Amino acid sequence: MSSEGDRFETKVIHAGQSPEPRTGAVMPPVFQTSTYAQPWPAKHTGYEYARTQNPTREALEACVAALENGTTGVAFGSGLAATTTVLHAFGGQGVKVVCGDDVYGGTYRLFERVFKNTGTSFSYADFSTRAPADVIPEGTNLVWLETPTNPMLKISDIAAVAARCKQIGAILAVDNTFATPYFQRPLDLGADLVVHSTTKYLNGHSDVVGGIVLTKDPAIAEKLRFLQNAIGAVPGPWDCWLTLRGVKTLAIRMQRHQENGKHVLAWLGANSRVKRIHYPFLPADPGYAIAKKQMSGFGGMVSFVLDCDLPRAEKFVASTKLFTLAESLGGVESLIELPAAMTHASVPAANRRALGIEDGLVRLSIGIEHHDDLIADLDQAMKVALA
Ligand code: P1T
Repeated sequence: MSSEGDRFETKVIHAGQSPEPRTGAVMPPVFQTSTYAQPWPAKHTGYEYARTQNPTREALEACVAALENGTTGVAFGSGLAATTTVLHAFGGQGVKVVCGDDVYGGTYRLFERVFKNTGTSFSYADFSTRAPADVIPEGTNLVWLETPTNPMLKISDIAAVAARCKQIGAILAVDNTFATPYFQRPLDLGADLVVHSTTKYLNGHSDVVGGIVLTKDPAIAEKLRFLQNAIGAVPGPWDCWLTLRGVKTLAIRMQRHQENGKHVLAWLGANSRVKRIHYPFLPADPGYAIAKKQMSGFGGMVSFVLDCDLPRAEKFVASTKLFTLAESLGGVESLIELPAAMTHASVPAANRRALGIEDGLVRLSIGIEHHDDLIADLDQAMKVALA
């Protein structure tokens, strides 16, 4: 049983934060400063320069670390800055990385077009259908796992992948952006570190780009903390404050995303123009059993394939009025996009087809508006585009 103050709904509001000592301000102040006065050369209060330390950033890092059951959070200026720093920590000449075959297009681009040039080698595998020992060979140094994946929402067994990584001495990094710690906590399942694009559900209001890495391994924490300062891809204090405020409503937002997701799914399921639906919490979904085992629920991400050609699919996503046609996800407002043309355009067309990212694949990030309004919007767009 959780002890007092230790339950998720309480931690999102209080973890890492206490009233500010001088004034008692209930909310952590935005320490909008680049540097700190020192009473004597090289004697300081613990804060010497804001790339290295910032109290607002520390509050966010401590809060999200607590949510993921980690001990350390290390925040960055974007999700990709977080991934970059992890790759600097564990990549390099001769290092072998095995990555899930369906990941955010920008992660794939970072690996293939940036880190490959440093001598790190990357291979890609479907962790959702194959046994970890078959896809993670001896000699692998780092495994990069997204589950659920973006955009196919495939599910992989984190505990099984973690066990294989332990067996061969590989580090396991899990991108937990889609699930959030409200529904899934990879560190509890054996992952060494968790990565988030806080741009998405954690901030939840589509007004900040940010990233964070969480771990409970002191050696990994020390490495990342050193690189956070040495590379310097840090978030500003105002963005940290906004994210910290966004996190406070994570639990209730995720409940509502899930609730709205159920309504939209029921409508999609009854629609003859919808060829296929990807949503791991449907009993017919191939990821259902593992999703049920390792996740306590699922939010508002749904992908589906329309029974139409590309121009009609384009017209459909351009015809919604409440669902905004835009990249990104996880905000309170609903978004719609075509991965093949937008978020995953950086994945080569042949790879996209092999992964099932068809031209007619539509991705929804279902917000927290009234579900009847959302369904009415999808319905009118379908009438306009597919009549
Ligand atoms: O955009 P940024 O904060 O740098 O985060 C990159 C990132 C990392 N991991 C996952 C699972 C992501 O989905 C993203 C960003 N994704 C989008 C912008 C998108 O629309 O899918």
